[in-house]
Amino acid sequence: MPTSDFDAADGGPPPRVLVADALLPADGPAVPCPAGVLLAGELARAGAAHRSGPIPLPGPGTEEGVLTAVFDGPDGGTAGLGAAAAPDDPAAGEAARAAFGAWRAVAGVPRRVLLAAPRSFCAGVERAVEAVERALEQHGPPVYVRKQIVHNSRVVAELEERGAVFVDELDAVPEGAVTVFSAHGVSPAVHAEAERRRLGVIDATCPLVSKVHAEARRFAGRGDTVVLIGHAGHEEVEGTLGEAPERTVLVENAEQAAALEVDDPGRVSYLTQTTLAVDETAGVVDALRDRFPELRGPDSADICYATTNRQEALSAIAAETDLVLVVGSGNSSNSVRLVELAERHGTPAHLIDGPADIRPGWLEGAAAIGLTAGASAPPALVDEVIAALRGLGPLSVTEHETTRETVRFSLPSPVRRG
Ligand code: 0CH
Ligand code: SF4
Repeated sequence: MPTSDFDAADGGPPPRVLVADALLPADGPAVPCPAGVLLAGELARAGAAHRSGPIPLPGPGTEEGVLTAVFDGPDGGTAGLGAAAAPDDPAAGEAARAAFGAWRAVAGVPRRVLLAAPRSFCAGVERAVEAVERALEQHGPPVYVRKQIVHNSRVVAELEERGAVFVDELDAVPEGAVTVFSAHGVSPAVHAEAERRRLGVIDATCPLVSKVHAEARRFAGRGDTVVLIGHAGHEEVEGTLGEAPERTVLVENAEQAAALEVDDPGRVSYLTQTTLAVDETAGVVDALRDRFPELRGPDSADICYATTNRQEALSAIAAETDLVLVVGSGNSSNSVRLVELAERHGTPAHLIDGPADIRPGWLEGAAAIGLTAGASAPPALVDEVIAALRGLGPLSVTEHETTRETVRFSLPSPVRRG
């Protein structure tokens, strides 16, 4: 292909590799290349500038620098993979050959996807995302959001595109501006600061996180030491700790629980972060109870229904699969817990923000792939992963539903209609 095919349309740095979104034979229909996103991910990791577009399917006497393959695809059809590097760029050529070779090696073989259900957005995330969308509709941009509304890069990027401005702390918000608090909750000190600065607050804290805050106030109010089981530095933990900071201690694991010293061992209560692993947390509570036999806790578990359901759904399929992919971002606690859970079932597991994060080596010998998504990961990302995998060969997708979720929360009052 001529070097001019690689010129950037916008005058920016030229993409040195073209990734096929379709292969075009001289005659006959185009061959779709839905796995192009996988190739693009590999090129991105190699630092190779690239863009996608159609590539002519070379006939006999393959053109220099153009790499194409056509193989059995989904539904009895064909699928393709293709890459072409700028002829004047040997480094791009090398990157294209490596990426193409790695993905070609795992393409064209049949696979099964076992799709865990429930997965993806929970009721608290639906509510929080919709709160920002409604605030944008009602007030117009910018709408400020303290911290990521939920821990997902795609959600944040899409809301940013629509005019949401994510800030770390309220001092970055102009006096009086509309400000959304994230689903993870905030401490009373943050509420006080917002009031002082006369911000128009829309509190998108999940009602199930607010319930834990209320428990913290109740347990501390009756004179107990409150043991919060959770991860240091996590926003939800920061918020809950802030309810009764002088009476609350954070415990991250069973070892810390066993070594905990308190003023009055007869007056200890525990709470948990909502997004922990159910099995691990039970071990921490057991260790606390061994140490403080009169330990009291919440009436019902603080680990929420959505976290629990996603873990149960994954547990039901993990052992039957060769590989588990969890769609979610790296700072999403509940998503990371799903990866660890699959690993405890003995299955290699990886957290991916989307299809571009999948590595070809993971698929070697992986005939059955378990797929799930954390509570903050949009369902569309799961669809994108399946679409990309379909581009690698015949794919059967079976959903395994362990329970059906019907929980819905009403929107925060400032953005509720009617
Ligand atoms: O799992 P974490 O708590 O990190 O949060 P997320 O990924 O934004 O998922 C939604 C839960 C929000 C608060 O429970
Ligand atoms: Fe609420 Fe649970 Fe979703 Fe967190 S994971 S937002 S606590 S429903």
